[in-house]
Amino acid sequence: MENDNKTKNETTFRNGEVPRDAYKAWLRYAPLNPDQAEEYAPWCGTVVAAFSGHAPLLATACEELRDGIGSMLGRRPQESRSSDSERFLLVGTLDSAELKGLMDEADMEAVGDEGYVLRTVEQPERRFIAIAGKTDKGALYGAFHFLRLLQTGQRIRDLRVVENPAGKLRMIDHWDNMDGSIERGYAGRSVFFHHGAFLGNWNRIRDYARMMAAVGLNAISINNVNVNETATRLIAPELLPSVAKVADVFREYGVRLFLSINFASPIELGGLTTADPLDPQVREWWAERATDVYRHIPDFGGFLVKADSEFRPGPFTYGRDHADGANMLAEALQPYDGVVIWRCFVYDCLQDWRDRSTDRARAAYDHFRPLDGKFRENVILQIKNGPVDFQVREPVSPLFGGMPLTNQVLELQITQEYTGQQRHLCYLVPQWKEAIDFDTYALGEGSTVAGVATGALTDRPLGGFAGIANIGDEPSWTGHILAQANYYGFGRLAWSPTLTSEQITDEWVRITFGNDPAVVETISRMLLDSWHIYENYTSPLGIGWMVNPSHHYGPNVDGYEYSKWGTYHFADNQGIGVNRTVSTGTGYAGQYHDVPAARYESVESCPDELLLFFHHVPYTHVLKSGKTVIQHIYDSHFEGFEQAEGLAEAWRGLEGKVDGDRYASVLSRLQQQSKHAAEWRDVINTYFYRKSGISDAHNRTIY
Ligand code: GCV
Repeated sequence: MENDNKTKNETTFRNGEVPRDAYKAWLRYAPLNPDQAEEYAPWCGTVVAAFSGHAPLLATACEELRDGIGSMLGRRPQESRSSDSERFLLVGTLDSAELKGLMDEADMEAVGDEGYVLRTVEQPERRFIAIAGKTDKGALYGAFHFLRLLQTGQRIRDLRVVENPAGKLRMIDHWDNMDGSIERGYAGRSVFFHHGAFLGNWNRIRDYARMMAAVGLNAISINNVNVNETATRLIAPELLPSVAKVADVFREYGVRLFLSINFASPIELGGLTTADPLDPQVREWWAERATDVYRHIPDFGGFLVKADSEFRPGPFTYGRDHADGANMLAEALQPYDGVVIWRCFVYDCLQDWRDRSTDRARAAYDHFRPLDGKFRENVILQIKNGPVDFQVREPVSPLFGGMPLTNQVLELQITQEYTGQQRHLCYLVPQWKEAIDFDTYALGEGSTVAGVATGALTDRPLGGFAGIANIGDEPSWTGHILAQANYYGFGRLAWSPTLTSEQITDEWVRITFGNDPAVVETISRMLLDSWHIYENYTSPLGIGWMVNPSHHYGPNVDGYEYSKWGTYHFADNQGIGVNRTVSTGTGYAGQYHDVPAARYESVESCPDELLLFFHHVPYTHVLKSGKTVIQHIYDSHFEGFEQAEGLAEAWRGLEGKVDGDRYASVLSRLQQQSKHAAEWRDVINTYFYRKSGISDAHNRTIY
């Protein structure tokens, strides 16, 4: 059952409500103050489109500019094909007659396929601001950049901007199931599916596509990587027309559609007796499916695959390896320029907790490193930022820099599975920045994860960033309104990993809440501090996993201690931590290149925040901070709770400065957070006090 098509501004929710500020997210385009409006208005009265040939996204770019400017300045620009006004915006492709000659050859070469130029041109006969891409898609990104300048109150009189995205693939993965539920989703139900079918809320999907394009995202996979029976059929003839409709909407905003596939599809869908990747019939089956998919969606992105992981089928069943599996699919997609994104989240999830030699952290590297160089050119390996699973603190996966001959993508979790489930404020951009900036030393000093993941360092043709969506059908998209910043920040980092956390934060706050200095300062501080605050009152010093099993919310120190999942802290009455050294432990530290390997191997040089990830130490071990491990646990938990209370307090200071709806919604989440932080504090402190028998140096209440 599908809703009818409505126009962009008519989106309503199930209860009939119309969109409010929270829904508009970073496309709010609030009216600007008169001074700003006065500066911008003369340039923004007319939008002139300039292109040669087929440039469908230019229409989108012009429409976005007209809508956005209209909303901010109170006057919608006219649309024109001729440039006879005194000042105007010239939006187009660099090869168009109007824009040719704007830049010299050398400058032109600096603009890539998705790149753009913003330039204020003041010639005697005409004055305009050029928003020009090499392609119409570049022009669309340029238009959103220009709108961002207005939203954040920047000068536009002397623009000289050239931008290109760092990574080719800037992708969002949805873990949406076709029954409408979302695996690890904390903001309602799916915006794509319900009751095993497509929801057909095209307006909402279009608004979502706009949000993606506005931050430079260019790819989406709409279904869960755990592909269940119904979703297996997304590549079957009966569902492809609906998939194609979704792809049509995303295409208007330059976003390519991908699907997660079930490796056992040849059996479950095709009626074959095997899914062996080397079986000619299986290969033929996939080739035929690929042809059919491309018949419906000519610019289909490709397949995202979770195989031989957490009970999902894969090539291991047939004695084949991941390269066999990925290459077989890649061969089927290759004629159409499609890619296979193969996930490296592979480990033994039936481990015996008594066995201390098997180390889950080692698994991805052990499986994939030997396959470096064996994947086809259109295969990309998607690697989680850490070696385990999106904990509040993990080291970077050693696969980055460990497979220089293979295309890679950095996978980040925007949805807050282990980081407060969008009930807690936990702004993850600073965490991601640490991963992105991490020096792998793969090709000597300066071999950052950003360099590896984008392929720039390793000279790989494909690469980029994938984020697990935190989006659902709640009016605010993300449940916690401040969690929108995580999505926004992911997109901005995927485009430009060199942006600082502070820059992204400042931008998001201004766009979302306006330019009042007190608002910008307060919300920015709250966001930037929140990851450390969350870390303070949850699991300490890089050990992770002290959560309730399965749903992963709330404290439970031994929740995973005697389980099959390979996620242990080994706390006893003497000490805690996992010995992952090469000399006496699991050897995981040796999976890094020399410099980081040596840093992690030694207790002395291992950074405090990752100490328990790499070492088992007594509670009395003295950290670099000068505190013992046990005192650090107590102090950080008391402090973390107070800081969580401080977040709510800081927000209260904004009453009257933020509109009532968003103010109340955020306040109620922050209040829940501080209550829940107290629970974390007391559970963790009490557990370790009882385990170690060591009292808090400051005699605070521990139970
Ligand atoms: C989609 C973790 C999550 C699972 C998720 C898995 C993955 O284990 O808890 O819900 O499954 O990661 O990334 O595949």
